[in-house]
Amino acid sequence: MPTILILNGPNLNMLGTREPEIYGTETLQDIEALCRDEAGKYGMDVDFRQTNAEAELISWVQQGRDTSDGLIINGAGYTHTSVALMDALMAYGRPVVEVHLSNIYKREPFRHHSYISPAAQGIICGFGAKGYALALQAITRLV
Ligand code: CA2
Repeated sequence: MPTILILNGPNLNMLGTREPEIYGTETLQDIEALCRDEAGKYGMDVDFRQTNAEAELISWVQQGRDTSDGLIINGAGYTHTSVALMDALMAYGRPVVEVHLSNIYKREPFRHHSYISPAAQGIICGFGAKGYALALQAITRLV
């Protein structure tokens, strides 16, 4: 059974507590359950993680080379800042799908650039939690 590594960056553990008009009302636990349900439909397993630490995120991408068949990532704030995360994703060597809850291109200009996009097959943003389900649907055809 293919395993999809789903990585979530800083502050996403706070989902559901603030800014529901931007990020929706679902908690990260709700999104994990949604992902498990959706992946099950395609016969895939998910390894779902969140960290506030850039180094940990990068280590998980590196380790994922041996433990996963594809990667879905919401890099949160590191999306817009981390060359190191981009380098790790470039070296991952398997399909990567970038996901964001909000439409980053409709927001502040500093959110319009992503260091993740050059390493991704595609990007899904602006559809809230449903974007994770769409990302799984997309990656099932790539792994
Ligand atoms: O829209 C997304 O998924 C983002 O990756 C979310 C990041 C933001 O920096 C990106 O530009 C777009 C922020 C995640 C923080 O989420 C919070 C949710 C509730 C309360 C506090 C933070």
